[in-house]
Amino acid sequence: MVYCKWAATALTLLTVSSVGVEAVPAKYKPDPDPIKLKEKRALAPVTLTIGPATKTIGLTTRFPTLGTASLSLSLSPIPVSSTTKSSTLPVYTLPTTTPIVYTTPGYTTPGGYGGYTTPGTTTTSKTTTRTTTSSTKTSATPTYTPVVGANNTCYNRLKIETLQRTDPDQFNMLLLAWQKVQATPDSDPFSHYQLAGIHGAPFITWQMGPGSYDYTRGYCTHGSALFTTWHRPYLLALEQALFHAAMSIASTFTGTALTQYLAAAGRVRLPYWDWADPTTQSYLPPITMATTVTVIRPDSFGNPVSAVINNPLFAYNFLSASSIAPFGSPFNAHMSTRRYPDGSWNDRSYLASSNMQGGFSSRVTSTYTAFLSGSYNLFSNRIEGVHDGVHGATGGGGNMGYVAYSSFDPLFWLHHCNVDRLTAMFQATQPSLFVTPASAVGTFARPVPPNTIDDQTTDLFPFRRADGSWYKSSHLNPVSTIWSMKYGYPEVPCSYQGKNPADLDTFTTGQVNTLYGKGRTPIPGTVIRDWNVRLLIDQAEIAGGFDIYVYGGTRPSDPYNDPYGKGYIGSLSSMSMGSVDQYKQSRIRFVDVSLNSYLKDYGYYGSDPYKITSYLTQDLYYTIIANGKPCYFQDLYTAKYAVYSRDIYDDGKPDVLPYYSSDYYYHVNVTEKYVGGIKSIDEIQYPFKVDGTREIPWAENTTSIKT
Ligand SMILES: *[C@@H]1O[C@H](CO)[C@@H](O)[C@H](O)[C@H]1NC(C)=O
Ligand SMILES: *[C@@H]1O[C@H](CO)[C@@H](O)[C@H](O)[C@H]1NC(C)=O
Ligand SMILES: *[C@@H]1O[C@H](CO)[C@@H](O)[C@H](O)[C@H]1NC(C)=O
Ligand SMILES: [Cu+2]
Repeated sequence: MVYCKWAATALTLLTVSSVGVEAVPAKYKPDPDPIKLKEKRALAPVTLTIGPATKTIGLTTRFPTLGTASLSLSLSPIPVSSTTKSSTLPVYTLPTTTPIVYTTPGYTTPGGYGGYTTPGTTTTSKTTTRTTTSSTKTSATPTYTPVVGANNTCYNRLKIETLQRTDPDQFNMLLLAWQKVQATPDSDPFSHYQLAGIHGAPFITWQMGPGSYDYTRGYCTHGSALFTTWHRPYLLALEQALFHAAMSIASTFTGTALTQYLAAAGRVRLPYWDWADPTTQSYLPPITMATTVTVIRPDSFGNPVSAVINNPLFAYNFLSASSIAPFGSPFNAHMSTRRYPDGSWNDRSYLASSNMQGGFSSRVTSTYTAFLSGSYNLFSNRIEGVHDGVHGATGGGGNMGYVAYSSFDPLFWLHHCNVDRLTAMFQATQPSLFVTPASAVGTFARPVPPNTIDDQTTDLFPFRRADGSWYKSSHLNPVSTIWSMKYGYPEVPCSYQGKNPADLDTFTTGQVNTLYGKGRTPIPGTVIRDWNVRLLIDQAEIAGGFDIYVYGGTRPSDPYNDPYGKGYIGSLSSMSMGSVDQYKQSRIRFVDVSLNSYLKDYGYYGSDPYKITSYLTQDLYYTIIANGKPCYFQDLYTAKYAVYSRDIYDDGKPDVLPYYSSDYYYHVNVTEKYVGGIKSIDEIQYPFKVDGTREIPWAENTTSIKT
């Protein structure tokens, strides 16, 4: 029985057809899988209608078989107001009394695609649904709160363990603030519920008002050149909520506690989990595994008292049954987030932690070599690959493994804060590189007809800047722009504001080398080979979630039950969209898994290529698990793996990064005998997608290689 066959077309139709069954063309047969049918029932709030052909939200382009039929999706009552709900945060008031009307034109792409109105503009919705007689409405720009972060001076975001140890008052205020944000009603755009909901489920139009939306995906960008930049204002939105919540709680203290905690609240910034730091070895931060935590909070007289509270970093508890009602199974049955839940939804964070530790040594070298990337997009994709692996290793059927549900777990934010930090570090050390145009990935508010390009000017919906305009990647470069968002990192510190960017480059490079470059070269001034496995697949080939694991030296006796066990080196993790949306846009995803530390462990690192390739030919193993079930390369069309090496020149200086001094050497002789292994170089350089076309994923500017 093949479990991982491509079923994207049928599946997607099923997903959108949860109510409007008769709207589905007859030739699409219902999926007999009872689990999926159950999930479909859970999707009741999504209504499908065939509406006027004016708003196609890109579906026709992704499903050419639909011909000219256009699908419009509209959301019937979800317990969250999607329109003009104002935040508990101060609402930004414009310096003028005239309401702004955004005049962003509809998307016009080379393919000639008109008629799409940017959501959040003054919009006439033409959508009609069967459940309501008419939802035709004209609305002005919704009230909104821009995403600006804290409003005082720049403070560094800290490693969570450092924050706990060195600034317990700030940490205390962070806990109180996050508890408050988690307890804020779902109707508030800056509640934990809605902020988390931006990423995926329940597919709410966060502060954007009526418009055409794609209710099969969230606003988040994955597998796109905008992965790192979109998540930056996203994190900032939560930071803003935490900051103001902390300030508001602190202001209820009295006496000397008032001064002390107001100051501490002013420093509240999102902490990060550095999963590549050699001192903490990828283990989950212990504080994120504790169910309760002791805090100091104000009593009714404003005096500080000690209290034990549910730890807001351990899990998020949904506020009501209606909060989870729009979710797919199993998330519509549990009132709390979980990591590696057992059959009774009990937390098993300890499994997440040991999985993470098992992948530590290749994670740190993969992180380090990402800094050597010759293009920003390549860096972004490599860091995203490492990031995907963290989602996979911490999810285990819980929230973290699903694009649509991960952001409800507080751990998501610490994880992504680290991604943002590594991005800032890359920007500091490679100030001439930034986002370059790449084929676009569709999101909730951004349909992508063929030939659409994502670039630095692409709107990062739904985040608005202080002047009401949409964030764009271009607003996030150079790296000094983070300081005007009132945060820095220890490696890109606020204290460098106003200094020469070259000094920051030197400083940050030193930090990259110190943290992640341990033992980078045995002999300064020499060339050393960097060895990797590149795994790739068109993510649309397997519906739902899947992982491809690489093992070396040995492998777990039962990799299907213990995929992160003995011998685990790394993996390509495709986060599932979640049961609400099994479909993923056709796109090549790849991950570079560093083999350097594994070769070191087995005494081969630095050996000649003949010896290493002979060894690797015998010694690498691959396992694919798709939606919890075994899957095999012979059943897949686009999944491939290749072994490559590159020369790295390293002069050994602490404040200079090594650099690639050769192009890729693909060692076809390691993989050609195996199913899934490449037999020719073009299989990895110009890989096939599910539709038989080929895509060059994230080309690096190799003309910039120094030799
Ligand atoms: C900054 O935020 C604090 C806390 O929410 C608020 O009291 C203060 O008025 C804000 N200051 C400005 C200048 O907006
Ligand atoms: C495999 O090919 C590489 C060149 O890509 C070569 O250096 C190496 O010696 C070959 N290994 C074996 C075992 O033939
Ligand atoms: C590639 O790098 C070279 C040298 O740094 C530069 O001149 C060229 O503009 C770059 N090309 C692209 C497409 O980035
Ligand atoms: Cu993520």
